Amino acid sequence: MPTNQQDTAELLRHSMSPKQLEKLEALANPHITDFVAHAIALCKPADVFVCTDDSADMARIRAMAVEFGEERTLSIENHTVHYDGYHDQARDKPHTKYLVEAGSNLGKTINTIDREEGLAEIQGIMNGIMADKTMIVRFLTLGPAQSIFSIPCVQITDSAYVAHSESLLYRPGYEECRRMEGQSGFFRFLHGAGLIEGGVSRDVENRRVYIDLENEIVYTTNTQYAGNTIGLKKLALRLAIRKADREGWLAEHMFLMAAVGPNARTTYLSGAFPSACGKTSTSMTRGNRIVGDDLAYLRVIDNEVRAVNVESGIFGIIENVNEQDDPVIWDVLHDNGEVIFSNVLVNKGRPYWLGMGIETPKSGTNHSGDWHEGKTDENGNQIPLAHKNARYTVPLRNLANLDDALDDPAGAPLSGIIYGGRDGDTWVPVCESFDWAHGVTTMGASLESKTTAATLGQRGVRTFNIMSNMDFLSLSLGRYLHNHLAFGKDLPSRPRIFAVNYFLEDDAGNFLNGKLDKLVWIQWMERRIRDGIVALKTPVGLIPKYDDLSYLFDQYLSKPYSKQDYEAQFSIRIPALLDKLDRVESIYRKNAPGTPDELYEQFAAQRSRLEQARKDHGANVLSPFVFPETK
Ligand code: OXD
Ligand code: MN
Repeated sequence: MPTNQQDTAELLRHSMSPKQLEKLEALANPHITDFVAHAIALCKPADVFVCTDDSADMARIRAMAVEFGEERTLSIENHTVHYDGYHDQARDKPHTKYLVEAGSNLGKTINTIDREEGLAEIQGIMNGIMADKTMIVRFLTLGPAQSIFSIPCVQITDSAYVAHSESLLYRPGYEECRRMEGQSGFFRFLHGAGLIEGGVSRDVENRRVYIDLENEIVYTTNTQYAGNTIGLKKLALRLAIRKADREGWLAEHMFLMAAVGPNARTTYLSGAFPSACGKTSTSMTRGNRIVGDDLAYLRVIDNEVRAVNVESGIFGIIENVNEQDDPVIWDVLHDNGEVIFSNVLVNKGRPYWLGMGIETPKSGTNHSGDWHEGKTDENGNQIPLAHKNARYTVPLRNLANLDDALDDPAGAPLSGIIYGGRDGDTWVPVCESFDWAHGVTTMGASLESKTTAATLGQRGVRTFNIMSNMDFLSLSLGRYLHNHLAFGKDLPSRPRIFAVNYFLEDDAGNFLNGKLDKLVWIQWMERRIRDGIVALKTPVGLIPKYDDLSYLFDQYLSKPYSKQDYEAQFSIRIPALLDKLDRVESIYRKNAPGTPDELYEQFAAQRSRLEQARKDHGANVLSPFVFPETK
C-alpha cells in the first residue's frame, strides 16, 4: 500500500491514463485519492476508468457491461439481460460479516469476525483480483442531492454490470463530491467479481462481504448478485444504520409512497417488510404514487418526521409481475427505457419469467445456461424457467406513477409507518397500534416472516426480523430498538404505526386474501389517519370495522366483501398471538442484553389483554364482531 503522498501520486500516474487521472484530480480530495490508490495497490487492475456524471461516461459503462459479457442485449433497444452464477442468486448472509475489535458489543445475533483476521482474509482474497480487468471508479449519492439526508459514496468495482446498475438505481455524485472540497464523510465500497467464467463469478466459495464500520468501507468479492455487490444498496444500509445511530435519525428497509385519498389528498406512508414480501407491489398499488420501494431515511425536521427514498431506481423481483396486476411495471418492462433483467429466461431476444401470465417458451437461456423444460440440476431438482429471485432494474423516472417527493431535498412528511411480514397463521391483515411505543415494540420489534428466495438457504422458515432490518443491523438489537423508541418519543405528532399481513392462510394452506386487497388496507389506513374513522379495539390493536372494509372493497376493487371473509381474516387468534409473544420475548431475553424495559412491559400488557379477552369471551379464537368500537 502507498504510505505517503509521493508514493500515492506515483502509483496513480503509473496505473491511470492522463485523462482518467485528470478526472480524479479535479475532485481535489485526498481522501478519495487515497481510497483509489489503496484499491489499485490491492487489486492491481490492468487499467482504471473514472466515471463522472457526464452522459458519455455513463454510456461507456453500459457499453463495457456488454463488451465484458456481463450483459447481453435484448430485442427491445436499451434492454439487457445479466446472469449471476447458478449458486450466486441471492444475498449470502453467512459470508457477510462485520470486522470488529475484540470485545465488540454487537450481540449474538450479528455475524462478526475479528478485525485483523477479517482484513487479512479479504485483502488476501482481493490481492491482484483485477489483474486483467478495468477498475471502474464511480461517485454517487444516497438520497436527494444537496439535502441534509444525502450521503456521498465512492464505488470501486471491476463489474460493469454493478456500475451500470448503479446508473439506474442512484443519483450521480461526481459533482456532489467536487462540492465537498476535500472533506471526508463518504461511504466507500470496493468490489472485485473474481475469476469470471461464462460471464459469471466462478469462485463463489470465496464469496465474502466484509464491513469495516470504523472506516466506512465495505469489501465484497467473488460474487455479482446485486444484493452482495451494489455498494449503495444493502452494504450502505449497514453503514447508514451506524451513522444514523450517531446522528439521531433512522436508516430503514422501507418503501415510501403517497397514498391518494378522497379529493386527491396525499398521505405519505412508509413500510418495512422483509425482502420479497410486497414492498414494491404496495408502493405501486393502483391510484397511489410511489416514492421508493426499498430504502428510506427518516429524520425529525422542525418537529415533524420526514422521509426520503435513498435510491432513484428499483431492483425489483420480477416473479408474478403480470399485465393485469402490475400495469405500471409491465409498461416499463416493455417500453424502450433502460432495463436490466437478471436471471430470467431469454428466447429469441425476449425475456420471460415465472408467473408472468402469458404462455412461456419451453427452451432458451437462463441462469443455468442453455435451458429446456425438465432440465435438472446436480441434485436432480427441476430447474424452473427463471429463478424465483429473478429481477428487473429500472430508473424510477420511467414510471408513470412516480410522486414528486422523490427529489425533494426536505423529504416527504410521514404520517404512517407499516410493518409487514410473511405470516401464515397469526396476525390479522391490517391493524393499528394503540400508540408509538406499542407499535414499535409489538409490531416493528416483533416482526417475524418466512424466509424467501432473496437470501441463500432454506425458504419458508419463520424467522425473527426486527423492523425487517435484521439482515442489515450494525448495532445491537437493544440499541436499535432504543433508537426507534426515542425517535418518536417527544414529538408533538408522530406517524401512526400499523401492521399488515398479506400472507394469512386457511387450514388447507390457501391465502385468505387476494393480491390486490392491499389497496383496501392502504385506503383504510389513510382514512384512519386523515378522517379518524372508527375502529374496533382488540387486545393487539385497532382493526377495521366490517362496514368500512365492505365500502372500500366496493370502491377500490369493485368486489363484494363477505362477513365470512372478514371473520376468517380478522379473527383474533389468541394462542398463536401468545406463542408469538413468547417466541419473540425469548429472543430478546437470550440474545439482546440492553433491550429497553419498555419492550417487556408492552409484551406483558399485551399478554394480559389477550388472556383477559379469552376469559371474557370463553374462546381461543375471537370473531372481530365481539370487539367494541373506538376512536
Ligand atoms: C432486496 C433485498 O433486494 O432486500 O431489496 O434483498
Ligand atoms: Mn430490500
